[in-house]
Amino acid sequence: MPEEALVVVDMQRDFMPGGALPVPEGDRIIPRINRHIEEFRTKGALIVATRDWHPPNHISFKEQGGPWPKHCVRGTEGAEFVVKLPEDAVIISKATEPDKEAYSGFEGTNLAEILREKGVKRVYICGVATEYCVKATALDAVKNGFETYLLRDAVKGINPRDEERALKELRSAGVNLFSAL
Ligand code: VGL
Ligand code: ZN
Repeated sequence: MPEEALVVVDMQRDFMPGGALPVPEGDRIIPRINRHIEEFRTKGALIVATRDWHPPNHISFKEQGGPWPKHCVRGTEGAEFVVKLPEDAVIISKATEPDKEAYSGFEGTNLAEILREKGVKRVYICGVATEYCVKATALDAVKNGFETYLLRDAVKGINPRDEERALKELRSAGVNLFSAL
């Protein structure tokens, strides 16, 4: 049973430069994440990838009065993964209901149950965006009782100041910042 899981958060085309809701330099962490996926896989860890998987009329879109441009509409090119995932990766789709926002991979999904069922104790998190979906996922991982690590070299934020603030918040919530470098 894998004691560890790598959780790759929202590494999707729309969050990369040129996409609908780009994270600046978000593409720079793609090779690092691909490397982490290989390393964790070699150790026998569970690989999880979350994805923003919105219906076309999602509440978070500006057209619906929300804060964001239309992004990661389920089944579109913009919602595709940009990292190399193994066949047996667990894919978690979130924010799939029109009237519910979900930044965290644990929100409205069965991620916690899957991790428990597989015997996972430690969760390593990477991906985008640090101050939104990565932060919310890491906080929920702690709340669900997992030993939680953030792969510092493999996350990217939308705004550097918000990202710094998010990292502080995560540290005080008990998330371990893990620098592989
Ligand atoms: C995200 C804004 C809207 C994220 C998702 O993945 O961080 N941010 N939807
Ligand atoms: Zn979204």
